[in-house]
Amino acid sequence: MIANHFNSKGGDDPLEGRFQPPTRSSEVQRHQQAQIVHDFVASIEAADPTANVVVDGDLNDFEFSDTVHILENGVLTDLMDTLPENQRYSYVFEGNSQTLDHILLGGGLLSRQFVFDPVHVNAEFATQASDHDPSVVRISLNDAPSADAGGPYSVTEGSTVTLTASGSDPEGSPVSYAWDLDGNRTFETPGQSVSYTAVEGPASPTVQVRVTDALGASTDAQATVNIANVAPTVASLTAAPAITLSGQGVTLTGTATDPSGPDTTAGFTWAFDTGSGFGQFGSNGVVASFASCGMYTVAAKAQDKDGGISAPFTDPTAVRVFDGGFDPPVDPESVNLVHAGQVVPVKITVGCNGFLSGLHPAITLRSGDYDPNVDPDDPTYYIQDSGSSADTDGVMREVSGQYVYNLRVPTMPAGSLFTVLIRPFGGQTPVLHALFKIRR
Ligand SMILES: [Ca+2]
Ligand SMILES: [Ca+2]
Ligand SMILES: [Ca+2]
Ligand SMILES: [Ca+2]
Repeated sequence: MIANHFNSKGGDDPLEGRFQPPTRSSEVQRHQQAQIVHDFVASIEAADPTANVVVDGDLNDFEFSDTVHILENGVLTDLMDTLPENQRYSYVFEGNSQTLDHILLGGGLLSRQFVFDPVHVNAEFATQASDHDPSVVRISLNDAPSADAGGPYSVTEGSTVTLTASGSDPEGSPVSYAWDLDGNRTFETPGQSVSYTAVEGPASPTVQVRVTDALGASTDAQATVNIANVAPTVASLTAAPAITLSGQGVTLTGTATDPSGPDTTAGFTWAFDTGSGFGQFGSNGVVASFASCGMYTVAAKAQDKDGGISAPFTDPTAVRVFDGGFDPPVDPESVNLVHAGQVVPVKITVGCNGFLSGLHPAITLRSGDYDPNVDPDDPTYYIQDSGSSADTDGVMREVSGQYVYNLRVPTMPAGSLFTVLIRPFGGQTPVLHALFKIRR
């Protein structure tokens, strides 16, 4: 810091005197003083361009004067020039606001943050403690630390990855770290290494770290986290019913998990393989049927909203399909005419290249013409009395490669319709059905 008091303006012609333009004889010495100080500063900055140089004092000349320009000349900057023009004064002489007092910065100081102002305790007042205002400059000599957020990082959705930042302070101050992991510009996660949980991919969000020194100077740095989608995993596949008749519907329902909450919420599309390869992806709960008897293995794949496709999942339980149908005299393809009270022998066979014995098919009645394949699912039906003491009511009896039941036709008005429903394996499906009509 070089403090100065340059030669005064004493001896100059007055600004508004009889000699115009006025002669400023005092300038000669000030210019020499300015040159000496300038050369001294230049020698300092030549030795160390980052040297912190302050030149100040009552230079007895204006910020636009040759005196100040000689002093500045490539090595110093007058802070008065950093103010708006109407604020460049520290002194009032004969009604003219002007600057005689200066602070000039050189070397490494100008690149630092500073606050500068003349403090007008005198120039603007009639009663003055002095004829000059003091000038004040505040300069921060602390440099912010360096910051590096690391990365780019890679992680799969639903997993975590450790983010590690680095930084150091030019003054050797300890530094602290805080992260903004959610992009809301608030650094609420402290720590040099932090855990980042990837919620959903594919995505490439940006995270930021703030490195702060002991004096509060900080630097931010950012990194990219590349989040990859993960395909779902099929957890289960259910075929219902698992035992059925050829041509009857089997509902295929899968469940799947996904490490991404948004993918799980969005749901999955499904493809099923019932023996002839996987079909297109579509909705869950597909109804399939099997044209011929046999054992069928079914498989499913799930796809998430981002196109991730699971590995195939095979139902460990094969679907067992049998042939089955009415035997004469009942004809399921036409209206069977019967008398009220008549006993009708209802016969079915079930098998696959042979007779499947050991079943206890349920036989029930329902009033009206009822097709379980198209009519609403309505479980109100009636177990009908058997016309034979050998039968148990509502259960068909196995006789010589057939299941038989001596059905006593209900007493209904002539012309009434009723439907016989047979469930060979119990449960709700599959159902064999035949339509009957009471003769006139
Ligand atoms: Ca620092
Ligand atoms: Ca945040
Ligand atoms: Ca996803
Ligand atoms: Ca996913």
